Amino acid sequence: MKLTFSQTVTGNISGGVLVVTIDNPPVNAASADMRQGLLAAIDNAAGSKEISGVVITGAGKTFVGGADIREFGKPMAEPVLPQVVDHVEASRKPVVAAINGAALGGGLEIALACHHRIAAGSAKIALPEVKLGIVPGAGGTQRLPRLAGVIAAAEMAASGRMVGAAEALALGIVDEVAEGDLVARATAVARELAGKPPRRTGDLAVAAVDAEAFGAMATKALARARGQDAPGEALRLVRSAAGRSLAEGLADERATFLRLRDSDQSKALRHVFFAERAAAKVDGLEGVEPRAVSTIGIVGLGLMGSGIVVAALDAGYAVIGVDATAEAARKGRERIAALLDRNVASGRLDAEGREQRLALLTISHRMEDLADVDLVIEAVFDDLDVKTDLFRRLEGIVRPDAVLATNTSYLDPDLLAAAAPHPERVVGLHFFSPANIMRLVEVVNCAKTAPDVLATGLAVAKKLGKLPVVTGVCEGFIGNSIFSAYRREAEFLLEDGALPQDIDVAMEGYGFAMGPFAVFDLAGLEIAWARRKRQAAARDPNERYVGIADRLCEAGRFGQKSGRGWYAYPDGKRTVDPEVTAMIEAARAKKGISPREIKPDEIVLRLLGAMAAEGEKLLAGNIARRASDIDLVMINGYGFPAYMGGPMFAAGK
Ligand code: T1G
Repeated sequence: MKLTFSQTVTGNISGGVLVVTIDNPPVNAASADMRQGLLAAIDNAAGSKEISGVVITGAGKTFVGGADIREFGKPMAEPVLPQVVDHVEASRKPVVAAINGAALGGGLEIALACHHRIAAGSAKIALPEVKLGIVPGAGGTQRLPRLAGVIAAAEMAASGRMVGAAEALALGIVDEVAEGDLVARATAVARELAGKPPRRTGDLAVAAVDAEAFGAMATKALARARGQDAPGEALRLVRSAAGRSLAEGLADERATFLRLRDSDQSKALRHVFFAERAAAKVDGLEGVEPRAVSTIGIVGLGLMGSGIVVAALDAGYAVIGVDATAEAARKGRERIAALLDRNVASGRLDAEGREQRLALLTISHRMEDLADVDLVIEAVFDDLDVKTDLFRRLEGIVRPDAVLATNTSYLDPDLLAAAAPHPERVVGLHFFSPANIMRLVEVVNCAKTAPDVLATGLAVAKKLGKLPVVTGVCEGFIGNSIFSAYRREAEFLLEDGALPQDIDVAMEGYGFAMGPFAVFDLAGLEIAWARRKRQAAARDPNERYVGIADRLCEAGRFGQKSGRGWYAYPDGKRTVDPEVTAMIEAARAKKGISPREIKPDEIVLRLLGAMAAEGEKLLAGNIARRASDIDLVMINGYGFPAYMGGPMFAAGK
């Protein structure tokens, strides 16, 4: 007999056990309707003589994906999740969680309040709240340490990382991992527990904590979350569970959750969460099928190309890596093997995984070997003639339906496409170095790119585990356009009175891992210099131009690699260089500028303003499709702190 408790919660009674199914697509979020339904189901079981126990499970691939984030910022409808969670735990009849899929945040908190937890082998659990700038708000910080111990619970709550079923079992978070039919097993266990006193998680003691071990874990967790408030609060709440009652802990947790939920950092991180999902929605591609891609050819096995090869191998693609000569191909293979070895050394990859990847890889110096690939990504030297010639050669080799992708950062991909008799099959895939690590890929929608080719670029980027953001064609696409505006304003600030170290300190104080001048030195000054020289003839003489970076390059100061740039690098350590200060002072004097003190707030305001102004231009020119796409590019490609939301969010755009 099917019982309906709400629109998203139903049940049926099987041998005295009420099996409650949560069905709230797409992720079974704990919406108001779901909370009401779950509460009604528990009450129904409590009052029914024919029910001796309860099983809670989710429909589809998710158990419960957490609180409904879309409800944040609005008045929270009753019952709030803590009420539901406490109701589950207080049930006098056993409640068994059949964790069929992701049990995240409030989803895990519901499972923790159950009296027994059985996970499917594919299930994953997490307290990802800190990724949204909040802490668990329905008992996670208080019940998890009662099952897994303070250190493991605190590490999970502070990092938000996903934990698989096997690890959850080892930590004591779940009681078993189902081999066969999960719900059948959970139902059988509910029957076995019927009539016995329920094992309430909240009643369990919190094991003593090794302070030193906790401190070591906390130091690492906080280092990874520099500038963010929530991880520290999560650590504090879990740590203090050991010294106080459940009720006290829950009250502190709830108050902290509510405070952080309304914080600027949480609003920014929620913006980023939804921005990432919006970026995948590209107008005009509804119903457009991407082309099938299983083998990828990558031409150019230098730093970028070898990184792209590893990313493709990691995603399970067969890869044919090609370089111009046997020697270059051999060196490319060495680079690829070295990247895989580094992943093995770091524990990210095991020896078997390394072998699997190498089995998918073919290295060649013969372009003809690309005859049957589905997609070619070129990552050769960023020179128009070199790339144009390559595209012409590829046209005579690859299949007519193969997609040609360019990784160019600055060249006009429309010019490259024009060299190909079939420009509609050309798309840009602008990776960020190191390509096997950086999430961001700018997918360049060239003038003639066919919709299914654009869809193919997006689908491949997604399968590579990347964050694809569509950009139109302009010099530098979205990211480098904004970064150039950032650099220009930073150099104006130099002329006006600030020094590189002032500007870097101000931006690092805002949340960037590195200030702009440290980044310029790291990336090298010569590429921007070459571009400025190329553009010199066309430059508007009335436009303010700062020549200090040119003076540095003329003096052979190309950045960290050359031991000197905006800073000096004696024994590799970044050091303020009086020579640079003198060059800046000379440049000011030459323009008759009297330097003034510029405070950090003005530095931040002007640099953020320059980024946002450039972003507005990109939106007006249809280069970027939405302001949040610009935020994603700057956060994932240029170190903009996610908990500040990105330049457009920070500017209230
Ligand atoms: N609330 C509302 N909408 C959500 C959602 C959520 N928790 N999770 C996903 N969505 C939407 C998403 O915007 C997208 O919408 C669609 O579902 C598919 O998402 C009290 C307070 C579960 C692993 O942080 O990690 O619990 O674009 O593309 O790749 O302590 O979604 O289709 O319109 O990501 O299969 C804690 C967040 C909340 C989990 C599925 N939970 N979600 O990944 O699908 S705070 C989270 C995810 C909390 C408690 C606290 C993933 C997923 P649209 P998707 P997916």
